[in-house]
Amino acid sequence: MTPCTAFLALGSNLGDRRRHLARGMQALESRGPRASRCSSLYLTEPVGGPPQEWFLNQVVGVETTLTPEQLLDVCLETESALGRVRGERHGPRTLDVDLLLYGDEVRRTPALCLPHPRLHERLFVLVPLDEIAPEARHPLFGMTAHELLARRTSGMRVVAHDALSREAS
Ligand code: PH2
Ligand code: MG
Ligand code: MG
Repeated sequence: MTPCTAFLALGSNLGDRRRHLARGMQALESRGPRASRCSSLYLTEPVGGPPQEWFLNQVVGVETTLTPEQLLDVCLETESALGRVRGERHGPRTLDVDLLLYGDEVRRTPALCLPHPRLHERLFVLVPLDEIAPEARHPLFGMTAHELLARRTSGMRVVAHDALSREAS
């Protein structure tokens, strides 16, 4: 099977967030997918859920020969490997790995929704996705990541984390 490009969203807001993202990437790659594009890290205001810490979010493009269903399993295994315990919906987590896009595949099953059903409304996903793949196209709306981002007029705050760390030093 020829490799397909998929995009994953990583998020952490519990414990050492930067370390969880880095170790999550290692855990993902040890299971087969190869990261070809990695966005910067963004510090983002929590959307939904209880009052909680801000997230570190990142989007990664991977090349993979896994099927979408197998890739989803790898995402879930990676979350468990990083100590994620599932509690309250949208609650704090050591690592969340969401499958955003898998080529132009569309799935609507109880186990897997592709493209991710909230991809187009989440600034914490669209900003990093636009950074690494402005041309990535939403297969249902026919719009690119860049066009989806430009359509957004408001949303929660998303700050380039690397820029903040540079300012602090
Ligand atoms: N993930 C959620 C819900 N809310 N908010 C931010 N800022 N970042 C996230 O990754 C996030 C969220 C559900 O997975
Ligand atoms: Mg999520
Ligand atoms: Mg998730």
